[in-house]
Amino acid sequence: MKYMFSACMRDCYDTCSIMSEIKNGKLIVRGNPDHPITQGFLCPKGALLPRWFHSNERLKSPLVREGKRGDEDFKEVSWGEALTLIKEKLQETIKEYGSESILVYKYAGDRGIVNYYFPMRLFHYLNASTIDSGICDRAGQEALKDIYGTAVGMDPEKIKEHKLLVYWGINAFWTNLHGFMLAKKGNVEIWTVDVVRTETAKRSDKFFQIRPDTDVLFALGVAKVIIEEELYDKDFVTKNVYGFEEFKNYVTRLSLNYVSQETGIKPERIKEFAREFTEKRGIIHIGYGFQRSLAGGEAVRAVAILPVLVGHKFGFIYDMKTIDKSYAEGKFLRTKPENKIPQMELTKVIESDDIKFLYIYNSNPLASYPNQNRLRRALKKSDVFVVTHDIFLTDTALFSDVVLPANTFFERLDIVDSYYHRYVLLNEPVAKGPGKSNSEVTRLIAKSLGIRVPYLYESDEDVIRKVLEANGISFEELKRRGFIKVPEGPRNWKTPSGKIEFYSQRAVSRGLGPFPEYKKFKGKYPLRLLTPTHRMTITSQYHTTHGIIDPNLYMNPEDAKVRGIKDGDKVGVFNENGRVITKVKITEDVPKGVVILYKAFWPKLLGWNANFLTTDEKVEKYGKGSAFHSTWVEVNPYG
Ligand SMILES: Nc1nc2c(c(=O)[nH]1)N[C@H]1C(S)=C(S)[C@@H](COP(=O)(O)OP(=O)(O)OC[C@H]3O[C@@H](n4cnc5c(=O)[nH]c(N)nc54)[C@H](O)[C@@H]3O)O[C@H]1N2
Ligand SMILES: Nc1nc2c(c(=O)[nH]1)N[C@H]1C(S)=C(S)[C@@H](COP(=O)(O)OP(=O)(O)OC[C@H]3O[C@@H](n4cnc5c(=O)[nH]c(N)nc54)[C@H](O)[C@@H]3O)O[C@H]1N2
Ligand SMILES: [Mo]
Repeated sequence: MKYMFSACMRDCYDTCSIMSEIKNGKLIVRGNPDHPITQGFLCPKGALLPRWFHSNERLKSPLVREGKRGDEDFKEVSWGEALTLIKEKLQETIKEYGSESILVYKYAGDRGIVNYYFPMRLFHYLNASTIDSGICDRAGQEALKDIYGTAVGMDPEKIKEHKLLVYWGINAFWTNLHGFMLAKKGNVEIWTVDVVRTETAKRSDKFFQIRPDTDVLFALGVAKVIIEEELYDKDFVTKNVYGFEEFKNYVTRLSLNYVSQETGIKPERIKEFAREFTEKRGIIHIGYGFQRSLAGGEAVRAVAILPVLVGHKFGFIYDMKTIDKSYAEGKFLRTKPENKIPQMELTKVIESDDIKFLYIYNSNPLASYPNQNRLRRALKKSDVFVVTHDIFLTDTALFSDVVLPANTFFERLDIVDSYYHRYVLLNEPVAKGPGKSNSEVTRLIAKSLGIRVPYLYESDEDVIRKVLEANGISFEELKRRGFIKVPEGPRNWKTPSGKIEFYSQRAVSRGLGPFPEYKKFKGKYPLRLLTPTHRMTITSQYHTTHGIIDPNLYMNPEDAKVRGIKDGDKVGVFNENGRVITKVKITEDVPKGVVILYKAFWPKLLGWNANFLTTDEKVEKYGKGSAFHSTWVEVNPYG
């Protein structure tokens, strides 16, 4: 059989083009060699996609809860029965509490354009409440808009035209492997700025190990040296920057010794960064990981200034927006204004009893959401009716009233864009498996409600054609190669002054300082808990199917010694949010004062995950973004 084009739909920078086929009933996948980002290879988790697809743990039938929330006590029902129950509950909720008491919670578990957006047509039609995203990259988005008027940076295919790429707060070798290879193959010098000696740091030409939350100071210190030593691109700055003189005065007042004392980076190394960064006109990939903290917004604002000083207009990588997808989402179906609930207030709205019907798809908040004990308590107390649509019986499914089986991207037609590169990819159905796609389920719910609006019944292919057409992309051409590059058009960016704003008027209007400010954060416990990504998973996905789960706590030898802890010991890790018991791995890669648990495996596997400890505080003035990393814990020997 001829191969089909698949597109990896995971929430990942790389968004790879895959060639898939079924041989003797088995799915085979390989990276598309023609796709310039995929470069003919898959990451370790992509290579194992067939295991995920063939997993016998996949849900096959709708389920209705019989026991308590959280227990694995469900009965199998037919699709007809499940849909009738959902219809009755939706009608009852609208009648008794109004349509705003319905909330749809989705995230990027599958980024296919139809699969991600189509269900929103139904919920917009119903005038339901929606989620204003904030769990992942929000603080950085706002910070970049403060400086540049956009969070869209440069095309990563241009990395090779540069001499130096700085990975700032991103573990690209694990989270953006294809991007990392673009830089390596392009012979670009790589530096890393991170708290932890990550696998990316180990493969970098230079590594700047920084204390948590001090990136603001480090970036300002670098800017100070660049400006004082007059290394910056004067013509560029004069022409393009608003508030340079004020910024200059601001950073000149900083003491380099103070910067060094706080960041843990020696003054000579701050100077080395400044001099070589200007000499090589560096570009920066600003990570999503490091901005998920209370210091995150200010940090990104400071880091974002550096490429401008060396003469780049958009010399950073953060977000990418190539095509307009609004047709797929169908906001025009609303007849009432949208009630958007900040994502980081999910627990709060459940506690407040304002939400009576919660529909969850493409997401597993009962694993990925911070402060699980609080969320779980709220759900157990609440009478909110929860419907979850997922491929697996996740923790979220266990807390639901109705569970609907989803299929995988190998079983449907879709297209996808990327938040990293400029390609749109085709995804063709290659196999059949249990469950239904997000759009199929939407049509079934709409039908059971007796809705007659044609938009809710449009076929996947028609939606795809219309979205492509609206963006001037030929479906036929997309079918030939499996991907198509969207050329860079005029940039849609705007700041109040029309220039890059070192003095940010937008930030000031939110009550922030005109320049990024350093603030010390302190928790009630002595150790900073970071919960970064794991190489073999995507947040809560693949922990079962790829057979990988790493629940160890990583700790510096000095912190272990003073606590009488040895490698492999069992420990209790606790704070005001909860307590978990696990084993310790001692490593010099993690600095003193910091511990690591990898993010978000299924709690139902061991009874806990890192989010039983993480804070659900928000970066208030930066779009109420999440602050997972602003968590402090204590660790004691167990037993
Ligand atoms: N393999 C794999 N790939 C993924 C994912 C996955 O789960 N697994 N998830 C995907 C998703 S949803 C996202 S958002 C991205 C995230 O991609 P990354 O941004 O690479 O993710 P993280 O590992 O969370 O964080 C990156 C680094 O930030 C560092 N860090 C924490 N605090 C600070 C600080 O104060 N300063 C500095 N400089 N560094 C700090 C951590 O030590 C960590 O190494 O990856 C995507 N790709
Ligand atoms: N402690 C800690 N927690 C974190 C983070 C952290 O740094 N530290 N990072 C956060 C970040 S960056 C993010 S982006 C969030 C992500 O958190 P989530 O949005 O919960 O993402 P996933 O864990 O990938 O879960 C996606 C779910 O969608 C399901 N799914 C996959 N394909 C389909 C489909 O086609 N249809 C349907 N209906 N379902 C499908 C999967 O089986 C999976 O259960 O997690 C956050 N959680
Ligand atoms: Mo994310």
